[in-house]
Amino acid sequence: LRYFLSVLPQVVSTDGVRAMMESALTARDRVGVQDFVLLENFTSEAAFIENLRKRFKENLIYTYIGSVLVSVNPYKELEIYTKNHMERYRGVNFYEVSPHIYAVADNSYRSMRSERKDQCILISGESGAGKTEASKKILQYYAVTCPASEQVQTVKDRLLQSNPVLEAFGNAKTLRNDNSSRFGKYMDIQFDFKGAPVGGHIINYLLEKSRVVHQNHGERNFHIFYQLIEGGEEDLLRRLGLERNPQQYQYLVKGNCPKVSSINDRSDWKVVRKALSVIGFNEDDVEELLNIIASVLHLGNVQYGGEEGNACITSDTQIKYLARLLGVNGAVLTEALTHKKIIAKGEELMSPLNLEQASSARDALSKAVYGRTFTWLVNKINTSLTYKDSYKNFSVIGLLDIYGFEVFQHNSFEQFCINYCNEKLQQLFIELTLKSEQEEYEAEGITWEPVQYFNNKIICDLVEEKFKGIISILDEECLRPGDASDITFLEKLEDIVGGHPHFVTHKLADAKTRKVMGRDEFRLQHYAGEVNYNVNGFLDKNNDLLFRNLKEVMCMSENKILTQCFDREELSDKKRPDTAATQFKASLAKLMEILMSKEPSYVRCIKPNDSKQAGRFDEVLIRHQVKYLGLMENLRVRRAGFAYRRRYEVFLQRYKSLCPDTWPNWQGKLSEGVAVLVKHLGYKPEEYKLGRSKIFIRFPKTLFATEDALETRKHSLATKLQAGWRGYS
Ligand code: AD9
Ligand code: MG
Repeated sequence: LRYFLSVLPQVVSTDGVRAMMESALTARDRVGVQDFVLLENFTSEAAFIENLRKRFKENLIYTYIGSVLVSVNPYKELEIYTKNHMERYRGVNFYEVSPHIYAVADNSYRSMRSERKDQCILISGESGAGKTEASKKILQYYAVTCPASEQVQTVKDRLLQSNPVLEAFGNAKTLRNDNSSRFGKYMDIQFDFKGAPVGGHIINYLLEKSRVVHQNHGERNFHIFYQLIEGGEEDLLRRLGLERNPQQYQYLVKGNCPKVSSINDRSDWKVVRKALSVIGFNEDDVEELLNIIASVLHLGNVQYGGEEGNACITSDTQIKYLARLLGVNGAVLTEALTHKKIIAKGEELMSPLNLEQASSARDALSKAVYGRTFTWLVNKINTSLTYKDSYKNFSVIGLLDIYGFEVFQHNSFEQFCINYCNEKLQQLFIELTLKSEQEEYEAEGITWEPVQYFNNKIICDLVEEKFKGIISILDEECLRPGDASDITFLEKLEDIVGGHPHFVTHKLADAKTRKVMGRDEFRLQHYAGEVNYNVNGFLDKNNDLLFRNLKEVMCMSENKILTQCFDREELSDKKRPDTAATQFKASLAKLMEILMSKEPSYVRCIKPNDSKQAGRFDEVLIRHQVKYLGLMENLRVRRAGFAYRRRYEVFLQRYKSLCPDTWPNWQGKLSEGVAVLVKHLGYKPEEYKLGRSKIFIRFPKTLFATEDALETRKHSLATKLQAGWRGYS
């Protein structure tokens, strides 16, 4: 009763049940501030981190900086993702309820519907910070809260079920994250005019294929291999010629990590199998797909012997399986795995490979088969998500979940690409937050003072600039005939970008840095920290070549998926395909265009500790992320002009009870109502400005005072009610 009485004034003053719920939330949320713009000491990093810490300890993992959501990975299941929670955020204004990923999802949804503008939600943060989980929560929110017919329900199911499938094939355990995304993913959710999700489309970015053939110590291959081996039914494994022991497979033993405590491969297998059928895979599709997965394992076990310079396959067991599973001729495959076709004077000759060449040809085949199958899988999911209606006028919310910034002991071409991708995203964040802030002041007719940022464009340019960027230099070495090697690439880098402030090598470094750098490494000073990249393998990985005769064998495959992956036309194509880095650069440029064309919302994920532990708040680690994510600058920009802004109708609705002229309803123009209200509240002219549709409040204390006044009013009304006063006017 006491609780009810305490919230009654609010129940009366706004609309019923929702208000009651909100006030319950508000009480919980009084730990620290739920929007950093309300921090008294907003320039202090210590105060910022203290606020994060306080809230994290209370399991309040979400906090805003204006409209940007900051999220700290709790590393434990929280009871904040129930259906009830979803309902709480549905159609409710951003600032009225406690910060949540659902609020971001709902806000984008409502903007899409009311303003008819496509939206995107950009989720960033380093590896293990919680991006993939956040994107799944958003998708679940739409699946539950958006209207649905029977047909829409099918789309919702497929959208949801695409996740376990893509994660099985595209995620793996790394040292940073037990479920690390090893591909980038941009997913459009398409909504019809009624706001129902009616389709979707996924674009995937550069899968880390090298993981198929090699894993660093403590890491695993892609989940699907272990799921199949651990969970696959007896007769399925028999058909595929697989044993129920990952240690039997060369491609699964490199990391010496067959089991992960947080992962149950057997039950995940069931989830994936079910998901495949929801997406529309029939039994044949599944069989063809698993034949390929098993083939990759068999390929890994193909061992070479023979004399140096003349590799031969020591046992034909694997070849027999491969011939059957891939639907190819065993003898032709054997020849292609041990020879290279060369054309001399118009004649085709088979030249034997040495042991090393043969092993790398085999690995190249495994990577190509897996990589192309992954792309096929994404296409297949896209087909199943295609909006069937001929009237294709839909609005879109895009979700971006890429691989996060990562640094390992040994960093190679893959980390270079992943970290470059993160630089691009940070660049977008900088441009758009600054831009949108500026635009808002402009649109509202208000002058503002710009804030200085560290602009990481300089690093993006270092990587991608035409002719003199790292990718161009790498491509040039890849195309150069003669003595080009990883080391000549490093030397070229030293020549061309050696003087760049964000680049250094062993040779160019000062004595201190030299101690922590290898001679075959270059270091980039990224926005998120420094990373040493080892150049070994850069040329090969960038070339990403598959011998012609191996391609020919695959083109002859009877496996229906592979016939779509390996096209005969490719064989007659004389033009050399773009290198991996150049393709990646182009796909990122396209992604940036897509994102720029939409209204962005941001989720900035923070990883609380390096040991994946619940409740551990590692201040040093967090401070580093707060710094490089530019959160302090973000906050400063938000506060540079005005700390708080609210649309007139929201402001009036919340505070109208504080002024007799605006209570219970203001009949005139909203801006005039707000003007009357703030005059009554005693706002001084320098404390606020009235824009075209919003009130801008310069200092948080002004808003705090108004909030306090509201609180006092509620309190006195409750006291009166308790004392038996029943009238309310
Ligand atoms: V990577 O760049 O793909 O390596 P992500 O995607 O940022 O990384 P992910 O979402 O996979 O990280 O989160 C890592 C792990 O943290 C998850 O597997 C969960 O165990 C844990 N996590 C993350 N977010 C939440 C959450 N909101 N609630 C509970 C979470 N656990
Ligand atoms: Mg991820």
